[in-house]
Amino acid sequence: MVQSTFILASILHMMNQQTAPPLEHPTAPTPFGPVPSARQMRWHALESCMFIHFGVNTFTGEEWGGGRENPSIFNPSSLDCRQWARMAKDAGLRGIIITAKHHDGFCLWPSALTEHSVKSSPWRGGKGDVLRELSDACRAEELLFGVYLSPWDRNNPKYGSGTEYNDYFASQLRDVLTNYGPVFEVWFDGACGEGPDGRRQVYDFPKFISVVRECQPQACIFSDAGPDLRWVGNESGYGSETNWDRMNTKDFYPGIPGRNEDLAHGQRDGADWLPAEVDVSIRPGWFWRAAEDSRVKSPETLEKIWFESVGRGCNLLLNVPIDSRGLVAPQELVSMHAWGEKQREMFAKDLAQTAHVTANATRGGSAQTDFVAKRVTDGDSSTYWATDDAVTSCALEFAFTNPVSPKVVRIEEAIQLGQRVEAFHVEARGSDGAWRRVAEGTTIGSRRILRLGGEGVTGIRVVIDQSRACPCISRVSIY
Ligand code: FUL
Repeated sequence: MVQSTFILASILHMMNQQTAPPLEHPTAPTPFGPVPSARQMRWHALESCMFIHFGVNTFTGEEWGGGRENPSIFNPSSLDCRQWARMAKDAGLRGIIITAKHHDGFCLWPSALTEHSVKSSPWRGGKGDVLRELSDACRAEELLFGVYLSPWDRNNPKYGSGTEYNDYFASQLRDVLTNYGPVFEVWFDGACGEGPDGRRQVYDFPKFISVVRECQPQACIFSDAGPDLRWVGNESGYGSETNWDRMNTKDFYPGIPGRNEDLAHGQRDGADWLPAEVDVSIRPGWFWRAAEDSRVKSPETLEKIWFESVGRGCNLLLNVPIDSRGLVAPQELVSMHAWGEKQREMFAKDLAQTAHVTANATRGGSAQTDFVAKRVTDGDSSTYWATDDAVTSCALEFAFTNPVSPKVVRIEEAIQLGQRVEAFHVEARGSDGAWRRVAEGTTIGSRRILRLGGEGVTGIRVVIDQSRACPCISRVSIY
């Protein structure tokens, strides 16, 4: 009897040794599919930036100036870029992209390559430079600075000539990318109208891209087709609920017609990392005009736009045009400030930080690995909760000591390892102890933010229903 007890104990001991001992550092999951570049990773973290349309159209009321405007009409009476930057910062925006040149060809900097610029205007006696003032203001307010330079140029006589115009445009690009400090994003639209005598310009995008890479290697390039950021396929302020950060960029080009659905959803099996940016204006038009002063979007609409863009894993580029005084109009100031207040109120307290976090599966099986559940609340986007490779459905649970009333849940994947999740839902435990489904979604990617509206909740579960490889979740916040 003694001996058989001993044998049994030995067998149990051996078995225990065979079921792998808990690993302190099981290997990290291998990346799944394409992954973001360093510059794309930095861009994802920005979430929301401000777009500024400003130029000769501000003084004519046009949306697309014809290029024949007399530069003397550009004469803002009290231009103050610090006011623009302060407002952007107050509203929680992290960078500003300005129309250095729109389709009318008028340059907001004193370009040596054309007379059609601020240097031919009475503003600051012809010595002004909006890009200088704005880039300085951005630095002072700790915002990033970016430029929109329209390849379509309705003023330049070379437009439509082919190489000659492309060289002109590349030189302009070099000008704005070498004189104003770091540029975080270069924005190209695909508009390609006719030049003099109906001549069509074939843009040399590979050349334009190489100039950006050479002068500002950190900058992300936006266009319908990337190479770093894609257009979301609409200008109404929403991303797609199912949003893959992947595209086959070789099948796209700036201005491509009929592909807006693909641009909205991304392509599940796309070969390249190409996240979507949502550009939308706070007014009906992109440029300021007095007639639209009463049609500035309300803080509630801005909040809805934010949930449907940033909340769906896109970045938001919110256009706030500058008025003919050279200032943000009073209507925008009111709306943007109120929206900023709403955000500060909504995200004041992350309840997930106060919860006890557990998972029903953990990579390596031990409670002590690098991939434990509490990595989702450590405030470090480089760490994450992960499961073993074979586990593609699993759950995280947040238990609260006292009942809470969560209104919003925010979930982020560790996208440095690719985009994985394609179905998830959220459950809440009510005061009766029962779990109920309160939200659901498909993709997560850089982030998915959903409204909850729960009262008397004692627990929240984030259930990953389907993932293309083991889920790697870097953050869960509950507000
Ligand atoms: C488009 C332009 O044609 C519009 O005028 C505006 O600038 C918008 C953001 O991009 O391509």
